[in-house]
Amino acid sequence: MLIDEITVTLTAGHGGRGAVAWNNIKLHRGPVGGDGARGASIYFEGASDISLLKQFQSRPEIKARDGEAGKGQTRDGTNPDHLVIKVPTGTVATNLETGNVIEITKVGQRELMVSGGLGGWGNFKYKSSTNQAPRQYQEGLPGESAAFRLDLKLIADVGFIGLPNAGKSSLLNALTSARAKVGNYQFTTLEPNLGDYYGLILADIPGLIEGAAEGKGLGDKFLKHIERTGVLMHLISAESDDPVGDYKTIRNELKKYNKSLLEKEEYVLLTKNDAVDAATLKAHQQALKKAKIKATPISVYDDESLKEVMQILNTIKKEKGI
Ligand SMILES: Nc1nc2c(ncn2[C@@H]2O[C@H](COP(=O)(O)OP(=O)(O)O)[C@@H](O)[C@H]2O)c(=O)[nH]1
Ligand SMILES: [Mg+2]
Repeated sequence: MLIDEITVTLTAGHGGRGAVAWNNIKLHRGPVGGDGARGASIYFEGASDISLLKQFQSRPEIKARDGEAGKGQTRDGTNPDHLVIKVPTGTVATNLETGNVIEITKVGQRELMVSGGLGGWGNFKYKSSTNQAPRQYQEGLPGESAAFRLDLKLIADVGFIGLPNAGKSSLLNALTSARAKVGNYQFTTLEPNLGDYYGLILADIPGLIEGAAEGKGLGDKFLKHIERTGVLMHLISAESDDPVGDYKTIRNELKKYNKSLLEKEEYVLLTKNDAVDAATLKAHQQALKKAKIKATPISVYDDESLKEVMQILNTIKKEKGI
């Protein structure tokens, strides 16, 4: 199951202790204790794999490396590499103590989550005209530590919505290299599937069913994923007895969950048009037209109709400057 909500405690590395050391070369006796290194910080970095939050299930507490202690001959401790943890784009991290919110929206975007502690001074730094043989040094400082709640809000450019079996997964697979499961039964899609269409991210949102907004079925868990999606592609099956009714059912779910979803740009596709006879198709189209729903008939088995979908996607791409 896709993990889209989890808590993790991040602790940055402790700063290294400063060294107390003495030069053993005759005539040059003096303090030569180097500084301790800073502890490693922890960063989040955006990545496109939406399953990445799973890693925190087995590692609910993550600690970065401590800074090395200072050494003799005024050599400072070596700074450990910072810890960079990949999280899916769409991750919203809330610091549970401060309430501070950090959003990871782009692949490669790096955000500092907790800072490593500073290293301590070695005794070399304490040398002065009045104190030629200081014994002072500093301990390093502790690294920051905080618990974060991570929520995954998928940020797809285009979200495929529609009743179960409308052909959403099939269309995603036909347009991208995604391998979404296809099946002639409800709820094949338990997880939102993402596909990359030349830089445009398409999401196949699991079947919404009537009542999803009240928690019936699986739809409600995924409705939040379409909140941030820019454009909706609404699929209605030509195999349905009542395509207009199907359309309204889904629109109603969207409205119940969040009215603003209705204002999103929407393209309607009448899918599986190869599966019905010409008269049925025509009747469906007339009914849709009467209801003022502009629907493009398509079939994943017909390249020409797929080209029409691609044209729509290319337009969206252009609008988004992708
Ligand atoms: N004849 C035909 N069948 C299709 C087409 N698209 C999908 N299907 C079938 O319809 C069923 C449901 O498709 P699926 O993509 O899983 O729908 P989803 O539940 O909306 O994701 C599967 O058996 C598909 O093979 C199409 O264009 N033509
Ligand atoms: Mg599906």
